[in-house]
Amino acid sequence: EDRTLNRSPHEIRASFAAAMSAMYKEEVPAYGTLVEIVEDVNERLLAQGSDTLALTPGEDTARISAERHGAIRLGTPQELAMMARVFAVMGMEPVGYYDLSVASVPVHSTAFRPTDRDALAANPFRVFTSLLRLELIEDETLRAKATEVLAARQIFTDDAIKLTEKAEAQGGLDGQDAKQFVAAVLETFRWHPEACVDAETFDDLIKAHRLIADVVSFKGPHINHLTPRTLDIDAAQDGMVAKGLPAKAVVEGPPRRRCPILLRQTAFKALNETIRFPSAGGGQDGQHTARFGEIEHRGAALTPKGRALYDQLLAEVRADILPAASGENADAYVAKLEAVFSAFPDDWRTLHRDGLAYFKYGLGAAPANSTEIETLLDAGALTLSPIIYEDFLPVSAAGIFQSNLGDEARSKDQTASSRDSFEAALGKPVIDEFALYEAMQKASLDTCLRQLQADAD
Ligand code: OOG
Ligand code: NI
Repeated sequence: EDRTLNRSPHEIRASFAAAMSAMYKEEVPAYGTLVEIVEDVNERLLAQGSDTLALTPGEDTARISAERHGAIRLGTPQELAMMARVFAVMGMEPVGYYDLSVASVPVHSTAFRPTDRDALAANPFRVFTSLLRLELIEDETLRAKATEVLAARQIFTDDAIKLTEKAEAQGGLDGQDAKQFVAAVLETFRWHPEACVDAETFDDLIKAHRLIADVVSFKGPHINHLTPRTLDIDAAQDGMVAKGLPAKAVVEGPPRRRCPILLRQTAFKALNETIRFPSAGGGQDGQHTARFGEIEHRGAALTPKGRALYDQLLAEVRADILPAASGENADAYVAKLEAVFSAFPDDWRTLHRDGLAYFKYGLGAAPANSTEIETLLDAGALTLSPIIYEDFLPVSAAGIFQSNLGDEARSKDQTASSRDSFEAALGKPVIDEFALYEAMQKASLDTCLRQLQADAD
């Protein structure tokens, strides 16, 4: 039988993202409400045709309604290694290293995502993937217990493993295998209300850290949120409040600006869910908060120089005021954020000239009169549009984690995590996100300059 490997990794990723979204709407109905709010806001803005949205015509708007990221938390290096192979079948590679120990969250993370422009345009689905740092459990007996529980579980179905191996061996999957692969992999992300530890162990794990309990106590790394992309996060946040969703008090990331940069995020808090413990008597009930919904508003990717300025300004804000989980100082926090970030240029030409953000170039209507980029831009021979940031922010991620863990998760100091040990577990190095944006910018400039040159000849 001659069956061709006719499913591209991008098609498999798109089916997987759609299947995940459908599953999560069923598991967490409030997420469905969130998607509706975001779609309303996006439709309204796109209809207005605002040119302040930092979008490239034909590219970034087309994918808005399908755009999502999700997050999972893994327990062992072996789980991370296998997950990397599964994601690779869908064209998702680990980009960036996020050290969350700085925020007292006992994990380190990467984002699995498509890396080039065409792949991102085809389907931008990303999964923020964390690996638990078991060494941060102080109590030795509890650490041994957690290690033993994790070692005993298998988070991948036999089919998921078999089809991943098959995809690797033959360089892809045909339509029927791809369909089976998506269904099999989805099982790993499904929620299971049956805990695989007893109530007493669960309580001990919760006391050590709520996140540790979430990772260790269940059969698999349930998807803990999915995040649609909105074009106006403040409007979407108001929409959440209006619909009675328990919204997080402040939006993480930079303040509202004319020229959006990086990533702004907010969430509704995790739902309280009933879980069942295994016991001789047929199981008792417990409570767990794990799964929530999030929205994001993406702006321009920053260069290392721009990112350093962002980090410096944010640190200045946070040295003065930290947003309280209760929301009581939210207004003061936002006022401070806006005041401090007035030092960050807020028009595209300045962001470009100062080398703070990455851009795609296009050809304007005017003829070329120079080889100087700034002169060509002034003359209208070249045009600019920002390259959208596709990654995450460690301080914001910590804020998202913490909004679902409660304030008690903040206090303890933790030793710095290690990128080397993370990459060893992953089985490959993480890709440098700056290099990806730099390459996109350079490719678009080269194309334009070649075209201008050809026109001049
Ligand atoms: C991941 C939180 C980080 C984001 O958007 O920054 C994240 C988690 O809670 O597991 O998803
Ligand atoms: Ni997220």
